[in-house]
Amino acid sequence: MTDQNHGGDPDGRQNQADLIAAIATATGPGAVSVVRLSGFGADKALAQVFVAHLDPAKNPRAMVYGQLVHPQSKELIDRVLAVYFPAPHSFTGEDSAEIFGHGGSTVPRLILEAVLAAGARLANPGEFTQRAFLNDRLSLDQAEAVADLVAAQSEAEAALAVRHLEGTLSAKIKPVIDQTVDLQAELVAILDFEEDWDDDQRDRIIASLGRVYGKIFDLAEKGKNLRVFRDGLRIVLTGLPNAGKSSLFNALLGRDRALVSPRPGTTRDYLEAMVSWDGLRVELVDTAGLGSESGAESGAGSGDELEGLGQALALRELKDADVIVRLRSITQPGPDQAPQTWDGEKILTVWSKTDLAPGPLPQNSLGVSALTGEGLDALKQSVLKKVGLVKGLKPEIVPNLRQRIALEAALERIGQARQALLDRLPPDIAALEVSLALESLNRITGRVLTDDILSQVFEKFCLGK
Ligand SMILES: Nc1nc2c(ncn2[C@@H]2O[C@H](COP(=O)(O)OP(=O)(O)OP(=O)(O)O)[C@@H](O)[C@H]2O)c(=O)[nH]1
Ligand SMILES: [Mg+2]
Repeated sequence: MTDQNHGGDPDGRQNQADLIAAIATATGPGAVSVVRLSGFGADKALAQVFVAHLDPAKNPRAMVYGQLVHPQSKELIDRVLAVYFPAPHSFTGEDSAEIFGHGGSTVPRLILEAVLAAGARLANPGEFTQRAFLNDRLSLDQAEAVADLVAAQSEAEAALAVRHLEGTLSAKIKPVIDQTVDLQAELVAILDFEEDWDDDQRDRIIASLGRVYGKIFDLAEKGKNLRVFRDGLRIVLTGLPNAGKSSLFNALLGRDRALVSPRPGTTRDYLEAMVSWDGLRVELVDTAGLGSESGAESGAGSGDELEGLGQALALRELKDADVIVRLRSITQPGPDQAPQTWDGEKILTVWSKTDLAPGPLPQNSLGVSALTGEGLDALKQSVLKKVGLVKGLKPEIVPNLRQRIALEAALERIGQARQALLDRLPPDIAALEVSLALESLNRITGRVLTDDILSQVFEKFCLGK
């Protein structure tokens, strides 16, 4: 492990890494593509492939129009716009250039090949962002937010990622790190004058540790409770055969995706579909009915091997659900035979086919009609409430799994340090625990860096980012 202070060179030029290049846009049909270069000699490489009246390196941060040619054959490849960003005022903090050419599957590749022929090497996935991090342009949590923003599959995920990119997590964690550093300094000072160590001082440090604990706890809890803003929400529909699961699935999707029939046991495989609820990514899963409609011991259409296989799949799906919507047909209000093998906390029981209800629903119960659409909105709200979400919630910070593990490790250490002082153990135990807590906290922003952290974070990136 290394405790690094990245960059350091205010000019940012002397310690530039080798020249890398990649296509930054998605390949395939498209009007425009971007090829990116960064590192030592970006200006010279650009000069070899770009022919224009103006020199981009002498007109930094301005778009220059010109011809893109192969550096050796001088053959014309495209008409492009090029822009040059001298260090340190670029995304990576290094001398960089971007070439805006035509899109498609061929031109961007030819432009990249020209740039490689001019001395660049192909960048690894995430290498531009990694350099931005190593040059102190971004903290590690911000670099992770770059990957999250690119990978976002819903408005909620994108909104969260862009906030993290603004540095919301670093801003919250830095004061906690500062306080922990102060505590560590105080404990280390005490080690030198242990005989003077009095109760007042001990109580004061115990109180400070309690406050730091509270702040870290809040952040770690956010990672747990607001996880759906990162991972989306998986909702599995279950119930007896014919309960109306596939009909509800279709109604929530707004199109007829699943087969519906009055015959019990219609759905065999499970079906998945993605929808957006208040900008949140929701995966809906329709499954085979569990138990038998008639309440008999074996499944409906008993002896049917396929039905058994379908039910096994359904049971597996229930295990991965964030919320299980258990449908009960209002036309069969008798005892529910569905196996109760899953986590009760996740279950939302809902009456289906309310348009056929002979009278009012039981009090405080939830009902839907896939036929009329009645109750669908209330169902959505109840599901969101089940995972602790209130309408319109836009969290500023949701730590990802890596960050949450580091927070929980720090929490454990701070708790141990506090306990050691409460137990009147020698202060060197608390000092050690606090320094380990600090190490965990510094992993979040990347102040403490190991090779495994680097690869864990950057291997998720796409090429050219
Ligand atoms: N009136 C009315 N009928 C419904 C409603 N929802 C479902 N049905 C009917 O109930 C029958 C079963 O519906 P499905 O959606 O196939 O039920 P399922 O739970 O998916 O059934 P399996 O896949 O066999 O387990 C069909 O005849 C539907 O038309 C509803 O809201 N109102
Ligand atoms: Mg079905």
